[in-house]
Amino acid sequence: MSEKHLRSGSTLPALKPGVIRLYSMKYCPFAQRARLVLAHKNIPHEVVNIHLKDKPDWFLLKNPQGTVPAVEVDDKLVYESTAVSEWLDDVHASNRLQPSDPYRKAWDRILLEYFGKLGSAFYTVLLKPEEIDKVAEELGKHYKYYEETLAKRGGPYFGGTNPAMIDFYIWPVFERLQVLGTRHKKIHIDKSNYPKLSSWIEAISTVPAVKKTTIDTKALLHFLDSAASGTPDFDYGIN
Ligand SMILES: N[C@@H](CCC(=O)N[C@@H](CS)C(=O)NCC(=O)O)C(=O)O
Repeated sequence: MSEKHLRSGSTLPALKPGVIRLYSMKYCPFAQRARLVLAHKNIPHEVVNIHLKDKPDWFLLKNPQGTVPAVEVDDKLVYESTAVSEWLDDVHASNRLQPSDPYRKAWDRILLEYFGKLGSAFYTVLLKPEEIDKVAEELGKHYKYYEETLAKRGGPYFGGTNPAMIDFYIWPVFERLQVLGTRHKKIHIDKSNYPKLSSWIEAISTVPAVKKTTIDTKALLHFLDSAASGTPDFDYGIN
């Protein structure tokens, strides 16, 4: 199937019985969560990319929120990245990513809820670079929180010795912050300031699912710039 993002007026590609389909957008950090889970668990699937500025009607019928990721198999369809990731993890039980310990599960939920603030700060860096000083200070507080959490957990991952779902939930935004950090030194995560967080970035970058879903820095910067200017270049890098 072509990787090009399907627009309104396009035909819905026929579903194949039993084959998982991920509705995605190449550069979406939320869809990347689902791609990480699929890759980590070696779950066979196909990808249908959606043009998010000109969505096909058939996609809006499947997900009235109009967001990616969504996952479909036979008569089942799930959207929202956390619901998608957890459903995939529950159905494909090997290599389980969600913690079984209730206390750890509660704390991973706290990290996830808190993570929204880091996501907002990332969008401020992207959309309002003139506010870099203020947002860098705010990001510093968030980085410190993750640094302390990793210290408590022993690392190298938030999941401990292995990556867990929470690592995959937060990685895509950290990947993008790393890329923007090449432009804005003030938000760069440094080994001297944040040794645990730097080690986490080093460790997670070697995880096969992360390597498989990572986006080339130049392409990601191009996409982020195009999105910031209001005309996201979804098909950039797709032949
Ligand atoms: N809460 C949603 C957010 C997903 C989301 O915002 N995805 C963006 C692309 S990165 C999207 O689909 N935007 C299209 C729109 O909001 O119309 C999730 O976790 O899945």
